[in-house]
Parts: sequence; C-alpha cells; structure tokens
Amino acid sequence: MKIGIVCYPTFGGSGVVATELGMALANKGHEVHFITYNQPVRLDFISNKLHFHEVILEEYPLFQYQPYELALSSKMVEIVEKYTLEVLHVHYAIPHAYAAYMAKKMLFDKGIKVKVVTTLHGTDITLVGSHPTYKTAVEFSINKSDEVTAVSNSLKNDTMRLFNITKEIKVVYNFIDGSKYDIIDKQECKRSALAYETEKIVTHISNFRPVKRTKDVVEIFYRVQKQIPSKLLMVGDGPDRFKAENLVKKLGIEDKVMFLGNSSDVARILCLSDLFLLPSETESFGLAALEAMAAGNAIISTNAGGLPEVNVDGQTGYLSNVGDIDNMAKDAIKILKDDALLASFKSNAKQHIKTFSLENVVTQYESIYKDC
Ligand code: GMT
Repeated sequence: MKIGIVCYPTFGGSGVVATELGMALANKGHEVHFITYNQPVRLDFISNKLHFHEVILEEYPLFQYQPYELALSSKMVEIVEKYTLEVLHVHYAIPHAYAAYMAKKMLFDKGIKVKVVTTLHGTDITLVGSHPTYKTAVEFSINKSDEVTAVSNSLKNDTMRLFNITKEIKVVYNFIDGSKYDIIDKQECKRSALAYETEKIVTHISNFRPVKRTKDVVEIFYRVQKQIPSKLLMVGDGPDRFKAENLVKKLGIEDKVMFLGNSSDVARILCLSDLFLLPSETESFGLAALEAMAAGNAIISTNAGGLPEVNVDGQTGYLSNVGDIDNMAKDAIKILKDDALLASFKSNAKQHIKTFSLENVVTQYESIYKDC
C-alpha cells in the first residue's frame, strides 16, 4: 500500500512510534511518505520505499503564530495527489487529525479519496486535547477519522470519558523492535565507562516535561544511593531539566548523576542500565519503559494511566501511586540489593516485551488500513 504518515519529528514517544512504524512498513514493501516539519529524529535511512516531505511555513508579518495546520493540510493534499496515497495515518490528534480532515475534504473536491487513520497517543487526550481551548476541534476530528486507534486500554477509556466519541476506538499497543536491543554486544556496552563494577546504574528517559515528575526521579535516586552504590543517568531534555539539575546540586549528589541530553540511540544507553525510573503523573503507555525492558531493565514506575498494562507489578518491576517517592525508593532498593531478584526481573522484562512485538503490531495496522 501507499501510506502517508504524519507525526511530530521530535524525541517524544508518538514521533518515535510513528517513525519505527513507517520504517517497518517500508521493510514489508509498502511505500511510506512522512509528512512533517522536520525529518523524524529516528528516521535512519531514506530508500525508494521511504520518503520525507517537509512542511514549510511561510513567514508573514501579520502572523503572530504560523498557521501550521494550513501548511500541513495543503502538503497532505499535494503528496496524496502526487503519489496516489491510499491512507493518511496521523499520530497525535492535535493538530494532525484536524489537518487530515481538511486535506480529505479538499481531495474529495478533486474527486480523490483517501482514508484517514488517527492514532491517539496520550497527552493529545488527557492533558491538551480535553482542554476547552481545543476540545471541540479535537472531538470533531477524531469522530471524522475513518479509523481511530489508542495505544492502550487506559487511553481508550480516557478518550471515551473525556469526549463524546461516536467512532469505535481500537487498541493497538505501541511496539518494540527487540532486535535493536539484542545487537549491542557487550563490547559496545561499556558499563565501566560510567560506573564501577560494584555500582548499579539507574536510568530515566523523557522529555523532562512536568508530567514526567523528573524531580521525583532525583528524590527516589537520592534515597537509593544512600544504600546502594549507584549512578543515575538522566536522558532527554525539556522544561524541567534545570529544576532536576538544581535538585541534584541541592542534595549534593552531582558526582553520581549524569545528564546526557537527547539521544537518538537509547538502546546503547539502556544496555548499561539495571533499573529504569518512570514516576509519571500520567502516562498513556510509557514507551520509554518498554524500551528499557527490551534492554533488560527492571522498571519502577507509577500506576498512572496505561503503565500497569506495560509494567507488570512483581514481574517486570513494581508500581506505586503517583508521588509516593518513599515506596518507589523502597522497591528500587529491594531490587538492586538482591542480584537474584534483579536478574529475574531483567529476564522477565525481556520475555514480556514479546507481547508488544513489532511484527504483531504492524500486522494490526496493516489490517486497519485495508479495512477502512
Ligand atoms: O511522553 C511524552 O510526553 C511524549 C508523548 C507524545 O506525545 O509523544 O508520549 C505519549 O505517547 C507515547 C507514545 O504512544 C506514550 O508512550 C506516552 O505514554 C505518551 N505520554 C503521555 O501520555 C504522557
């Protein structure tokens, strides 16, 4: 099939999922066209089956804010028409589902039909989309999609609760290409570069937005390092990074915490790690936790949103209520001080990711494209 994929090209989970899906579809022989304002950060090659089309904005003094949706919908029309695309798969409802609806109507006027599949990712529903500023348009554009998917049952339920949805919402989990985490042999995975043999390595990866509660990550680690010789890797960047760095200084643990910034190769970092911390306020799925599991990490997370569908309490790690720093620290210490328990959680994690295999999920999306 000929498929257009619209997403945010950034380090956020929705862009990562969209990019990995597009590359997997191209590997299966589909023709895939990415339509966004920058080349997606994880798009690691362009082939005759993978294309990238940049949405360019035209500056004009009258515009205080650039009308991205207009530029995006016009680009969608151009690319659908030029390459006779059959499906537009948009990731993250805002503003992609809205722009796709406009593109579909413009194409219809030209006598061209295209199907729109909208995948809901989380903050487009729970944080931003349900805000009165956007709710009417988000609800409209979801209901006007030909197919709607959500990345967890939790997110599907949140969507039905927060909006008047007239469409069936199908749950298609996020996925992981486990092979990308197997190829890193121990030569490339140099723990000694970051920690002493006796030390454990704890990791957090996110976009450092308030919803991630990155100060809780630091507070949890502060308690852990008092009992367990350990290092903390903080991967990613965003508005709360400065607060997290200040808290590290205030707690006097600068020598044990490394802020590594954004990385497009998290597999190489996660292979070093023993335990992954994700104390989010809300999390529709928690792709970062799945990636950590693929690299053999035990997971300490909150029980927010879809996290219980990913992190199995007592099997792949432990879950706590949002903000319960002491309980998360207690559970982290329990795992890190018991090598046998840590090894069993690592092994369970590598098994559990098979539930979210690339093959299964890509097949589900292919069926949705064909059925709509
Ligand atoms: O995690 C983020 O804040 C980025 C956000 C996004 O919009 O890309 O991630 C959302 O989508 C990911 C991929 O489906 C999910 O794994 C994340 O749980 C979800 N984030 C939230 O719900 C807060």
